[in-house]
Amino acid sequence: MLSWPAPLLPTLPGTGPVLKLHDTSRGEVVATNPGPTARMYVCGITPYDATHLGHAATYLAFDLINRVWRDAGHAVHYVQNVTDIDDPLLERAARDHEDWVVLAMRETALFREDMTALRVLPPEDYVGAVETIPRIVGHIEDLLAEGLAYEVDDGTGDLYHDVSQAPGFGAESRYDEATMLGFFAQRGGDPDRSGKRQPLDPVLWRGERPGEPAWAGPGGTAGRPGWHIECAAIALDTIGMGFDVQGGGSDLVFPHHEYSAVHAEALTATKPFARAYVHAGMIGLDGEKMSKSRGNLVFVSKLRGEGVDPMAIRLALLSGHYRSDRPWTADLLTAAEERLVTWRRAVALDAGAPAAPLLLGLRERLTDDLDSPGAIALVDAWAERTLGGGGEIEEGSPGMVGDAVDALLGISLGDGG
Ligand code: 5CA
Ligand code: ZN
Repeated sequence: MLSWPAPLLPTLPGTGPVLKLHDTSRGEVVATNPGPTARMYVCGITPYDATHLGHAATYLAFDLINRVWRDAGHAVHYVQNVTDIDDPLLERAARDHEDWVVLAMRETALFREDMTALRVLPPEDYVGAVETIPRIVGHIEDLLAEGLAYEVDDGTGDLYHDVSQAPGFGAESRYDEATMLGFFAQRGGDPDRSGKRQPLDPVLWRGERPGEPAWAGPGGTAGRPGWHIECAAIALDTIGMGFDVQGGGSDLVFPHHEYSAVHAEALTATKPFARAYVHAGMIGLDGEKMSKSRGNLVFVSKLRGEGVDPMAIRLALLSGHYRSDRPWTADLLTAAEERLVTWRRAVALDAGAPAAPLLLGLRERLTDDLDSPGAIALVDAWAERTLGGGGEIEEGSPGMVGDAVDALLGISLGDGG
């Protein structure tokens, strides 16, 4: 699939330190330790509605990881999927009497525009589920051949992964069975489906149902892929096992990331799928998680249409820590707009407070589990010193600060956005 255009990434003097991130599977902040090329897979959208501020916040968090790794001297192989076939997409298309392919294409195009406007570095591989079906089918056939997957004996053609044979099951989320069953039922799972070996077995292939699109599947059985095998297959095809960060919002901790890991580990008979599982908190609105199914959404494209500077949206979302569940409010945007005005006034000067200590501070804050609020506070303090006059003044420092804020926080301070 087509990705989106890359924003310019200024080069900064020196290199930043090692990035530390919170890993869900270890329950603590750990040092990432990538090779020359860091590898990251972030779960992409299901394109049945426009990008809302929750999605945007999650992709901005992983964009910071991308930027901080590059600043530390790594190349980054970034992969993102598009779940361009799944139940919610088909349900929305049916509700609106629309072709599901056209709906997915339109929302994916809008997502690319939103990401471009927010200056998110594009993935090297942007991969759809539909285009991956032949390889997903091959992987499911491998699991069947190993006796790790089975067909439910009711003529539907539905295939499941037998998690009783997956020793690593539970290692990603570290949830007990009752918690898993709760989330499984809430988030698209089917614990009560009869004919399964275990209630927590996840679907790999859903046999064709009347009125639903279908592709040739394992052993020729028509149908469509399950959700978790999609991400396992795309990651295996692009960055392989043992990659550095598997990411998404915290609503993907279970079941999605648990099962993607278990599928891939079963397929390759190796561990781990990812070396760290990183999860962004949920953005809420009016006391509830912002979600397409609840419909309490603020769209990036709607704000852009109202003339809001995308850099203000970016700054507003980064003013909270990526791991905290936090509400979106109009005040957050107003504060970000005011902050941008101040920062832009300061970087437009010829001289200002010294840049090197700020660069050091930004690197220190961001490598500490992406402390963007801390990083923003440092830029505030620099701008205040610069605009207030007095203290040590350095010729050319505003230009370097503009580059640092652009490269590390992704916020361009040039001519009003
Ligand atoms: N296609 C799957 C992942 S393979 C999916 O979850 N799609 S999604 O469109 O529902 O969500 C896209 C990304 O946004 C996911 O990483 C999800 O965890 C994240 N996300 C969804 N809602 C919110 C929210 N309110 N706040 C923060 N992140 C969110
Ligand atoms: Zn995914």
